[in-house]
Amino acid sequence: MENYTTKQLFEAKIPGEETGITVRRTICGFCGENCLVDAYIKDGKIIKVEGCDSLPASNGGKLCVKGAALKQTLYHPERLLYPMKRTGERGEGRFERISWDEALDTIARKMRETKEKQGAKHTLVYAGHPKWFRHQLTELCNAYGTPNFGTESSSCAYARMMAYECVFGTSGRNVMPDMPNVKTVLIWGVNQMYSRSVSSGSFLGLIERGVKAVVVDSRHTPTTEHAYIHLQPVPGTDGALALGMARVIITEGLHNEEYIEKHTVGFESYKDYVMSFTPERVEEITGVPKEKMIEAARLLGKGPFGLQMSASPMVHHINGVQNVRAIASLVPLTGSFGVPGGTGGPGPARAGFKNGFLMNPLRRYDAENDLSHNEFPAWAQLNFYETQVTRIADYLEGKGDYPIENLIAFGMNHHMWAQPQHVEEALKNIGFFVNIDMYKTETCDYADIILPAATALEREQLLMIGKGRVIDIKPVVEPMGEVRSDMDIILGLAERLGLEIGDPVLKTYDDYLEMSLIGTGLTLEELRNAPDGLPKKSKPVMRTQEDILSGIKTPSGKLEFVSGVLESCNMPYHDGLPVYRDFREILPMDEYPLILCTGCRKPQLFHKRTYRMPWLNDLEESPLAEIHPETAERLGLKDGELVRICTPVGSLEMHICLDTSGLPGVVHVYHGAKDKDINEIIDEKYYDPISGFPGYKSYCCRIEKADKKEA
Ligand SMILES: Nc1nc2c(c(=O)[nH]1)N[C@H]1C(S)=C(S)[C@@H](COP(=O)(O)OP(=O)(O)OC[C@H]3O[C@@H](n4cnc5c(=O)[nH]c(N)nc54)[C@H](O)[C@@H]3O)O[C@H]1N2
Ligand SMILES: Nc1nc2c(c(=O)[nH]1)N[C@H]1C(S)=C(S)[C@@H](COP(=O)(O)OP(=O)(O)OC[C@H]3O[C@@H](n4cnc5c(=O)[nH]c(N)nc54)[C@H](O)[C@@H]3O)O[C@H]1N2
Ligand code: SF4
Ligand SMILES: [Mo]
Repeated sequence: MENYTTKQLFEAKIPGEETGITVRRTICGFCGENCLVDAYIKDGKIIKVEGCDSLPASNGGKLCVKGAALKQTLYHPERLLYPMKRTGERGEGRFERISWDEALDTIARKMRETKEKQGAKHTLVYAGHPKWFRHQLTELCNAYGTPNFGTESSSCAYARMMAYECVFGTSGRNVMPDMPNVKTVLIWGVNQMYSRSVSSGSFLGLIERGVKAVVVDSRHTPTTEHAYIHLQPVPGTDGALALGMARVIITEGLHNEEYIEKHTVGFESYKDYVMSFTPERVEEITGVPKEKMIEAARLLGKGPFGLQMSASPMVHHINGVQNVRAIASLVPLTGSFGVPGGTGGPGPARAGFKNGFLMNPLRRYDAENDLSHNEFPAWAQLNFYETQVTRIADYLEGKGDYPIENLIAFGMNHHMWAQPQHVEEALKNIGFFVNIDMYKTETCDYADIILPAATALEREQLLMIGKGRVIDIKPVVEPMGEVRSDMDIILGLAERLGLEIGDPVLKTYDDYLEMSLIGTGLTLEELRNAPDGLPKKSKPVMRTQEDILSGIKTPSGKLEFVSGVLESCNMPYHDGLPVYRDFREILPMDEYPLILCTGCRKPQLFHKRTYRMPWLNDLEESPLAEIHPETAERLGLKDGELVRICTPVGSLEMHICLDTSGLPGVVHVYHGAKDKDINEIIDEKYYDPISGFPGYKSYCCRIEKADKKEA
């Protein structure tokens, strides 16, 4: 380095004694990918980040654009740094600083008073997208005695899991393509290259290996570019497409009779049902040319194949659970479940930390008395660990079975729901509301007390990578202001409420870390002294084909074409067969003839979290109404023109963006914009009666020129 001056070395951000720059390993906490990051630190502050490639983590040294903006997320001026209490009206956003003791004492007192006067169930506990502390938050709810614990999963992942539980008796982390052995994959509604951009390497690896990918996506995306066959159905019609494929497979004798006989129930009535889904009818419903559908069905009919399905777009429809069941039924039909090269194949069970998210889901105390139990009986059976809170606005307004007095929220963003303006009204009148976030968000503005949460960069964490290497990641910077980790907040509340949580009982953050390691054979102390982590000592649980297929946990003990769980609900729409219902038949399509599909992921955006980060938000205007040029021409609209998107419950102005990735007749709008939140004009009552998931990806709208007066 002798040829360079210190100034030059510093400008190039070269670590070393001369520059005083050190590199510390951390995790990007933006999304569930948990990418390893090298943070370059100078005088206790992060000056830049890079992907970390010194360990074999899934990101392989790469960061997506959001990870690259980590510095801005940490040092953002809207970071919440101290506990605060409200001084203005609800929604105004005026607060004053208070101490942690005052904050936690007040919250504990309110919770205790409510429990004594009305009963613990009148406290609703909520967690937004962050998931790492949910198990311990459930433990707190159980110890306190409220069954009302709901999360962002009321519109993410759990409905797909319900459908998988109905068919396979499991929704676990193992229901994935058997990557090492798979020859054909069916990727249904996942845009790997955007939503899991850094780990899309494993998808590209499959393609390079010659694996044939059938990708079903209603848009052209960088993922569909790699498809062997890309089917492009009208959003929300996927159930009909899957039933049509099943018909081809059965009529051409490609189904696996021996497997069906041995491992499934309900085949005869399923077979009868799918017969009405002729190629012609399916083409009419879905818009997919019948020849292409038949070609894909024939490929899958060769079986086995690996199914990969997204957490959200397939279930953001009012017929979502049944559509996913129709898709998942193709797996047993072709003998693909639990076999090598199939879905949920034999091999080591995926490893994780004890009591991490969904590792050992807890039954909630008094679950049959939670607010959603009667409306969503299938949810109550299958997602026993949480309350469905799609109707949160109603619940907060006392329109549930009983009123809610306190709302204790960790990372709540009320714009994730349809018609968030209704949630705002409800928040204005609730007895007591706490929100815990890294930023002073719009939701915080309605709270009585707001608490500052630590980012992933400011707390110690354990990470498991590769085949089970465990790494202790230390905080890379001092916590800013008085921020605390959510876990410390949960523990602080438990202490003040005189409650014990965890088994073994957790009192400190270290107890939580130690507990997480149970089952790995490692101690916290040894990990803290092993900068590159250590392989876990326990052997992975191996599952054979026999284990999997003899231990199916559906009511019948077999893979189910006819769902025992849904039949047992005795409710409208809870058909045992994966019945297809077309959303267009119940929407006022005459008046609102375009399909509104919202929230398809963009690489740079993450729900409502990113709009405040200029490095991310300034990359593209948002929201935009993305429409096909044919639709624009038909409506006499030009690229960039300001228009009004009208739905049965409201209207919003935004610019048009001509885009050939989607189908004519479909309008795509991203959710989570600062203003003009598209959820404001999606009907909150438009949800799947089985799961409660909103129809975010298949609602209806019409486009008017912005200068035209509204009728
Ligand atoms: N960059 C980024 N990554 C994210 C997120 C984010 O906000 N930003 N969010 C994370 C979260 S919470 C989630 S749930 C996942 C979601 O991850 P993905 O499922 O990959 O997300 P989407 O992009 O919404 O949908 C995937 C594809 O489904 C297609 N699609 C939409 N509706 C339909 C339909 O009805 N039928 C068919 N066949 N295809 C359809 C879309 O065209 C899109 O290309 O992403 C996670 N990753
Ligand atoms: N129209 C439409 N609406 C949608 C969707 C769609 O596709 N279309 N997608 C749905 C889906 S799949 C999802 S997952 C939801 C998004 O679910 P949301 O919960 O809205 O997700 P975020 O906005 O990412 O995060 C919520 C808040 O948590 C805070 N936060 C992040 N990490 C932490 C932490 O560690 N601790 C604490 N205390 N707070 C934290 C963030 O700052 C943010 O304010 O939106 C849903 N809404
Ligand atoms: S994929 Fe991007 S946002 Fe997600 S953890 Fe990795 S760098 Fe962060
Ligand atoms: Mo999600």
